[in-house]
Amino acid sequence: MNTPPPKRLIVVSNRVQPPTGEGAGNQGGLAVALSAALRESSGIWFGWSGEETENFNGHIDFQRNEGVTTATMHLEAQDIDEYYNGYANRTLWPLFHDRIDLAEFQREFEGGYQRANTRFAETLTPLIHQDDLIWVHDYHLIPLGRELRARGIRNRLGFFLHIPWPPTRLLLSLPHHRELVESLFSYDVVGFQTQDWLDSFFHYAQHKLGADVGADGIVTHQGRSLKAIACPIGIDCDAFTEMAHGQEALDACRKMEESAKGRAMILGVDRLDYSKGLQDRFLGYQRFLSTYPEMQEKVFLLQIAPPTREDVRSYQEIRTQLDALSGHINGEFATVDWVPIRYVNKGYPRTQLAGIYRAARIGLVTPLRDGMNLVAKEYVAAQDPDNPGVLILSSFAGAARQMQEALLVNPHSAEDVADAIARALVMPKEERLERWRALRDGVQREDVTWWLRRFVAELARPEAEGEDDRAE
Ligand code: ADQ
Repeated sequence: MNTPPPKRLIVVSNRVQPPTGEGAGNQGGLAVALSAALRESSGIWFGWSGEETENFNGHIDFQRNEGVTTATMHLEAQDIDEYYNGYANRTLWPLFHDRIDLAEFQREFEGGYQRANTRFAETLTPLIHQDDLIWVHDYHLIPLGRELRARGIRNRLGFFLHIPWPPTRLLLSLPHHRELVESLFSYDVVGFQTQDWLDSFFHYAQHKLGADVGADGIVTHQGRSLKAIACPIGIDCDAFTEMAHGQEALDACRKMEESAKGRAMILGVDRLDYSKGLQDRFLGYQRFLSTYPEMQEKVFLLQIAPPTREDVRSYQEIRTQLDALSGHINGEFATVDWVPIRYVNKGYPRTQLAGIYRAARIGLVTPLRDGMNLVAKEYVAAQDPDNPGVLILSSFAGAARQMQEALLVNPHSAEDVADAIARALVMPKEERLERWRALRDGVQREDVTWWLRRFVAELARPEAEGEDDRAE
């Protein structure tokens, strides 16, 4: 029997990450997996170029790299300011990460968000063919489905949220929250990272919209239905493991070990973002050093945290606070030949990063809120199978649901973090192996391809009902 060719996939995200041609090592698992699916279906990846234009005119720049077609457009400075730096990163990001204290509610941001989403829709609409599957990514583009429907698009539309869905009581503080949530009903499939975020969405739908939530995840509101699913994202585990065993990674690992001089390395790798809990992590480590003084000079914390979103004030502030706190802890504990925290504000090529993960006795992943957290999975994939390190993971990361064999901690509690570090350092090899094998099996089984196939299968599923009332 011949299998029909896959339907053409159109991926839409704020930024586009085409294959770089610089080898698999430099691309994240998500970009690699999406590129593979796009290649297979001769699809398109559409989004903002990251560039500014004086007058938005809907011009599309097409490029083809390694069999993947990307289509990008420029945005105006005002869009970038109000949509990207504004509503996406100063309103939705903090609110969806439980930081209502940092969320800014400004009409201009909301207007800019709508305008940019309209621009995405206007530019994308002419590229869409009748049978294409359209898959929209993340909080920047929630209203895009509604904008596409308003332009007569009747294709299957999917949306995946990479970040948490907030509890209803927090979402209520967002002006026009109802309109934002209702716009999700233009999609056929809406995916969340975990059951927790999915349950939060169901709660809002049921209690604030009065929607009907079926046991099969079908949510019906005012005659429109969507299928909501929990579909946790993974990494390309096999590729990452292979990379961690490659020469470049082994060189990086050896170099790290030499510079550790027999001290156990505790490793944090995060974008410099307040949701990642870096301050609490430093405080937990400080507590560890003071509670277990015999461990001083026997360990060090390497925190790699490249700055992001530097145009947003809260990100500038957290950077200043972390500079001060790491300086303070080093000042308090350092000796002439030992620095307790090595704090590095830059990114590393993935091949090197894999080697650094491998050299770490502990992977310390303690976000206060995180949709998933791929660093936890990468750390596991990179470990030496004969002598793996220990993953300490925040129970508030989406990844904790799948990674129960990690040492799960409350990242707000310095004592909890300190005790977990102490426990990890003396954990018998047998227990380390047992925990790691279970974690690795999960990361390998539910990898990025598994995630992608599950979502696309749901999106491609023919729906008998509702086909005709999709376009507005
Ligand atoms: P992020 O918040 O960016 O992603 P995360 O899932 O940890 O968080 O992914 C970060 C990626 O960047 C990892 O692949 C990591 O290796 C890389 N990275 C981080 N620091 C680096 C450094 N210094 N050098 C090189 N690479 C570095 C959002 C959500 C997450 C969700 C992902 C995917 O916030 O919860 O897991 O999307 O859905």
